[in-house]
Amino acid sequence: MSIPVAAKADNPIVQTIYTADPAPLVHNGRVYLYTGHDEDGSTYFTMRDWRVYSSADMVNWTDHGSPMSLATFSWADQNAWAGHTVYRNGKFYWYVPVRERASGQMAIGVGVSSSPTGPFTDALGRALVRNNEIDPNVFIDDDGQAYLYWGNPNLWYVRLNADMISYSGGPTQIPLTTAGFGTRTGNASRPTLYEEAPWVYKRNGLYYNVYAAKCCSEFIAYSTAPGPTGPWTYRGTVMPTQGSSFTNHPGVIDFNGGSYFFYHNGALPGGGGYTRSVAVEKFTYNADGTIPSMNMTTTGAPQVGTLNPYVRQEAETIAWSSGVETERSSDGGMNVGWIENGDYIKVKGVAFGAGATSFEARVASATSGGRIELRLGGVNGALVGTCAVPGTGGWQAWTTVSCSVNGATGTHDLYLRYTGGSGNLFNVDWWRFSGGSGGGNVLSNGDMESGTTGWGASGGTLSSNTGVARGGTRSLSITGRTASWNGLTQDVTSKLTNGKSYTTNVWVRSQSGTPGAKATMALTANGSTSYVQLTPATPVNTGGWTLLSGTATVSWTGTLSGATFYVETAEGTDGLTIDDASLQ
Ligand code: FUB
Repeated sequence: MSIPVAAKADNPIVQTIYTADPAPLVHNGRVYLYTGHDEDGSTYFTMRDWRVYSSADMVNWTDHGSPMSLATFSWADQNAWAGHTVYRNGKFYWYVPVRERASGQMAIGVGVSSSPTGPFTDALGRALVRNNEIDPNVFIDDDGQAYLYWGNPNLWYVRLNADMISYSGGPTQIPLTTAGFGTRTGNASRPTLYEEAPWVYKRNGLYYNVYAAKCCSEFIAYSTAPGPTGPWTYRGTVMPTQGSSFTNHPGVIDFNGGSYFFYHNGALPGGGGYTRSVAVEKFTYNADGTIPSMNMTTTGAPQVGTLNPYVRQEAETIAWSSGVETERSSDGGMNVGWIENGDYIKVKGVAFGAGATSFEARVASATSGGRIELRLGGVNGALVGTCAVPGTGGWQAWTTVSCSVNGATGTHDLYLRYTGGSGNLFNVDWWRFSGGSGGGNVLSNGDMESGTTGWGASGGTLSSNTGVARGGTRSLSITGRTASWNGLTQDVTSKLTNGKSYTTNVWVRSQSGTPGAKATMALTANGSTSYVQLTPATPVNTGGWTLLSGTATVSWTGTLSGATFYVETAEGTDGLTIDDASLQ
């Protein structure tokens, strides 16, 4: 499918397909969004696979494709419905309701993977639990006890064992009382508002259950309790019935100091009750811990920070798109395809800083290619570059094209507008801007995607990680530091301009403790060395990424013989991991 959509909105999150039943997960400084997938033109919940997207800024979402489908579960034949993914002990567990072939009943299976983006395999080879009810949700309490909740029309829980794929005791029903779940009128068999889609979490010692209420159409309600199994007290509406889908489905997270509510609606062209789309709103809890009632918007959540165009960005990192689709790339990951004349992708809040001078993109075309127009602020906004894409002999026959860029300074929404003849023009795998002496990132391999290339260590050992990344799939670590000045280093001697003011951004996390990390420059000229602190020392921890940011003028007298950029700590020797570093 390709859905041509207006250039006005950032919500719903995904425009390339219809998505439903959001389940967000915060892991290593990124939000992973697990969704269902409504097939085009559905007249029922016709769903065959699940999808994963991720974002570091809540507005630009990277498409990771479909790492789990009905085919993952050999014992299931239909209904890839609303799931939930949790992380425990190095593994990601994706609980999903599917129809069991043998019984014809809905049952809950578990996919497992060591990566948040899969691929996921069937953890059990059979259902974990089966009672013909749906919508699993897992909550792990502070004491380590995990609970699996699910149910429509009832609400069930079972205590999961630490292996997350077996349980102790039997499934237990949570009493659906009107005190706990509100009063429904006009439906004698369902006296309370609870319908389906439980989402249980704990905040400041209070347990929340946010769920789809009443039917049909549904709205989103919530209840709270002093413990994970109740007793529950009905608290009211999180989101009223809105948005041309008769179902809705909640997912709530905290990320980077903000709280976010995910849901679905029928807002895309062709959208409705069986062709839904996942969307998000940012919210603030009231002082007493209650959740404010929210409306669906076409604006969505504000951006957290900016996007760095000087590190490799996946073409399928999208704030808004029109006309394009995505698919698996032979180069790994996904690529954007089915590009036709006039289609475009918007990438929000792109920080060009002092200025980009060139653009490169990895492209392929089985026809005669076309052009990538680089525009700022709108699909018809200022044209800062045009890159010609040739035919390459195949849709997966990749080549890198580049073109010059003029006038891209400061922070703007970037529109990659694709033009050419008729039919499918070309595919795009990734893109990156660079700067000359006037701007751009002077660090090479600033996104750490090329392993340790370009980087060194002033003591300790350097290693490239694939398990932890703030952007892309890799980051860089230093371990075995014996002094606070031992850091990750890069020689930038040939790249600096004397007297120029440089802005530094580098994402850092520690491997233990909360050291104050900082980026520094050592400049050796005429035999003497001076130090410039590029960013203030900022506490970083193991639980997420911290952005070190600062602006400093770099100058020297005489002939520069050595200039080294490095990330170190103010004190201590805790190991550090860095990603997406720029000096521009
Ligand atoms: O997507 C199929 C079903 O619709 C889900 O399991 C329910 O929560 C509702 O959203």
